[in-house]
Parts: sequence; structure tokens; C-alpha cells
Amino acid sequence: MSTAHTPAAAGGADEAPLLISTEGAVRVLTLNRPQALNAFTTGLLSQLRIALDEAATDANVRAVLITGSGRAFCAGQDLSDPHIKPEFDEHTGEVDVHRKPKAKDIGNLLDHYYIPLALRLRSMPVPTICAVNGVAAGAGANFALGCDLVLAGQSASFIQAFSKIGLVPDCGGTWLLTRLVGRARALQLALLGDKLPAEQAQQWGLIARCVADADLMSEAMVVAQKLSKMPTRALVQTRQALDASMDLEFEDALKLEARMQSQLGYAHDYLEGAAAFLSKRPPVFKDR
Ligand code: LHQ
Repeated sequence: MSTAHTPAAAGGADEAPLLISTEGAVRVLTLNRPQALNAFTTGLLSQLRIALDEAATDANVRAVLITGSGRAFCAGQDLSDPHIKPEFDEHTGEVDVHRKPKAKDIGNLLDHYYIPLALRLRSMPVPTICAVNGVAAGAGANFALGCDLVLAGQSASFIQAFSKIGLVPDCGGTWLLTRLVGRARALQLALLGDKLPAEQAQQWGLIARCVADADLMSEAMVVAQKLSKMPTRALVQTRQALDASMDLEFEDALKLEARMQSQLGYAHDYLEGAAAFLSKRPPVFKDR
């Protein structure tokens, strides 16, 4: 069964910048500013964070699927948002050198919106799946890459757009890119800011899978439904162990695995999984 609700409107033209629905135990979040390629405003960023908080605390939610409406996934920060829009001459498009443009602290915006959002995503107590339905640029690309499994439609692409506007990759980009594709390819993406088509993103190991555009949502939903029926707590600890392993010695990784197995071994889901296997019946997992 599918249910849908939208959060309170953020005001203005953005009546519902985020759509929220539920299919079984899968919470679906759809970025919904198609006229601006779903670019992030502070309103959308806030709603996204609240929606992830809600999914994290709702015991009935066992996976989160994130996508975008229209032809794009997300064009990153909305550069016309009053919080960051630079002052310039609207007629010539040039920065007025005589009137010192008022600097707006972009770091502040990151501190208040992007960092909490990226941390919330990375620490979700359920698996996260991103269905990248079109271009994912700047913070939009890195938000997608922060999900556990990323599927993209064949016409989708990833752009580290930051260098083109004089910024460094944010929303976790520096950390994620080097780990996902290594330093050489991370630098190529981040310095040149060129479009990486979905198929090449899959070949490089930046994303899990590239699928036909028409199949994207159904394929992503199959993956999300499958994960939602699996032992959630073990899946989330698997993410934590893999992330931690990057900074651990081999022996310390072995010890972390043993500590996690120690805890999981007493939990319902292991007992259920092993009992179900031995009695040749399907398991019913419930730990979160
Ligand atoms: C947009 C945007 C956009 C507003 C398309 N904003 N309207 C964090 C904190 C603080 C500050 C700065 O940054 C960050 C992190 C970041 O995310 S930095 C990176 C910000 N994003 C970009 O620089 C990407 C800008 N967009 C593009 O390069 C292109 O739009 C892409 C390559 C994404 C798509 O190109 P096209 O398919 O050719 O579409 P388009 O350019 O024609 O865009 C369609 C409309 O969407 C258009 O509006 P219009 O009214 O003319 O139809 C664009 O102005 C609007 N739009 N991105 N980020």
C-alpha cells in the first residue's frame, strides 16, 4: 500500500519542495522544485532534514528511497537563494567593482544546513537508496553519493560544479570522491567540473548501477523493498564497519567486526535468521 503526504508549504512559489510517500516499509522522498532542477533552497534543505529525522524515528520505516521530480535529480545549491545570492548588476550581469559586493558567509550555510543534513543521511538507522533520475550537480551530486546505494538512469549525470564557481566540493564531496573513485579520478572530476555520464559513473565505481531511464524507479523500488525486509540493524552496522575500515589497521578492522558480531549475535535478527535457515522457512526480521 502506498500513502502520501506533503509537509507544510515553505511559502512562495515552492508549494511543496519535498514530496513524501510510503510504500510498505519504504519511505520515498522526492525533491520537487523541477522548475529549478530541484536545486536546494534553505526551505528544501530543512524539509529534507526533518523528513529524514521522521524516517529515522518511525519504527515502521525500514528503508529510505530518494529521487527527484522532472528531468533532473538536483542542481545543487540554488544560486538565486537570498541566503547566498551575490550582489551584482542585474542589467550587465557583472559584479560592481566600485560598490564592494557584500560577502555572504557560505560556510555559515554549510554549518546550519548542509553539514547536519549530510551527517543525518550518513547515520540513518535504515539503508538509504538514491534513484538519480537526471543531472546531479554540486551538493546535489554529493548528497546522492552519500546514500548507501546509488542507482542512476542512463541519461543521468554527475557534475562537481563547484570549481566552475570558485568553490571546493562540499556536502562531503572531498571525503566521498576520494574513497569512491581514488585520488586521480576525484581530482579530475573536482578540478574540471565536467559532466560524468551515469554509465561511466558505474564503470568508475562512483555508483552501484546504471539502468534504463524507464526502469529506474521500479528497479530502485525493488532494491528498497528487498532491503526493507532484511536485518536492518546488521545492514546499518555493515555501513558503519565499511566506513570505519578506511581509517583502521587490518587487525583493528578484525576487532571491530568481532565486537559488532558479539552484539548482533544476541539480537533477535541473528537468532531468527539462523533458526529460519535451519528450519527451512523464510525469516521475519524486526530489529532496527
Ligand atoms: C538553477 C540552478 C541552480 C538556481 C539550474 N540554482 N537555478 C553550497 C552552499 C552555498 C553556496 C554555493 O554552493 C553550495 C554547494 C553547491 O551546490 S555549489 C554548485 C551549485 N550548482 C551549480 O553550480 C550548478 C548550476 N547549474 C548548471 O550548471 C546547469 O543548470 C546544469 C548543468 C545542472 C543543467 O544544465 P541544463 O540542463 O542546460 O539546464 P539549465 O541550465 O537550462 O537550467 C534549467 C533551469 O534551472 C534554469 O532556469 P530558467 O529559469 O532559465 O529555466 C536554471 O537557471 C535553473 N537552475 N541550476 N543551482
